[in-house]
Parts: sequence; structure tokens; C-alpha cells
Amino acid sequence: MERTFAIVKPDATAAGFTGRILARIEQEGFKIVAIKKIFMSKKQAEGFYAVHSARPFFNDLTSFMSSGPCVVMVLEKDGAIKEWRNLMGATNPAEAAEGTLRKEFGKNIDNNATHGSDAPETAATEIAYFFSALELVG
Ligand code: YYY
Ligand code: MG
Repeated sequence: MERTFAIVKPDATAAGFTGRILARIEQEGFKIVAIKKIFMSKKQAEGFYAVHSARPFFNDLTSFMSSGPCVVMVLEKDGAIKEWRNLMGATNPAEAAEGTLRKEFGKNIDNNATHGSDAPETAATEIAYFFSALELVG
């Protein structure tokens, strides 16, 4: 069974959307195999998003991700990586399809409510960045 890494971002935790997002995750057939609430430092956010370090939005993105608590998770499902990105919707909530989490809970491209891994290699790296093997409860 495939696993992916997911975040409820600081805009969504602050707005009180965590419970509704978790409910959708379970309704859509994902199993939550690990979950915790964290508050990243700027350095930790920079490490997590290192792949985007050359992008113009890197500083704003990592400031935002360290501006408040996140809920980080490992989700399991057949095709979890693709399925979770489908449920999140497009990066820009203005372009996200009806029924997706970013459409329902995202405000704009900077505050888009959720994160999801984009490939098996990034899922493995991102899961290991936040969780030890003992914390993954299948
Ligand atoms: O994987 P995903 O989150 O959908 O988008 P990425 O292209 O990996 O960008 C990561 C993160 O950066 C995105 O969720 C919002 C932010 N961002 C931005 O603020 N402005 C952009 N033009 C592109 C991305
Ligand atoms: Mg991405």
C-alpha cells in the first residue's frame, strides 16, 4: 500500500479547518498512519522546502510555513500520492476544482491549506524528515 506525506498548513490550522480536512481524508479512504501537530522554525521550513530554495517565493513560503502550527501526517491508500494530490486540487486555490480541499479551504497561492508529496522519492524523504519508523502505525 502506497504512503504519502501531507500537511495541514498554518492558514488552515489557524482558521479551524483541521477537523474538516481530517474528516475528508478519512471519508476519501485514506488511512492516517502517523499524525502530529508541530510548529516549524524558519530553518526547519527551509530544510523541508530545500528543493524550492532558488525560487522567488522561497522566503515568503518558508516564513509562512513557520508562522504557526501545522498538522503533519502520513497517509496510506492505493495510489496515495496521486490520490492525495487529486483531493488537494491545484496549487492555486483560484484554479482548484470544485470539491477539492484547496478550493474549499485555501485562500490564495501563498495560503493554500495543504501540502502533498509529488512522487515516491519525495514522499519517502518528506516522511523521514518528520517521522521515525516507530511512529508509523499501519
Ligand atoms: O506541490 P504544491 O504545493 O502544489 O506546489 P509547489 O510548486 O511544490 O510549491 C510549493 C508551495 O509554494 C505551494 O504550495 C505554494 C507556494 N508557491 C507560491 O507561493 N507561489 C508560486 N508561484 C508557487 C508556489
Ligand atoms: Mg510541491
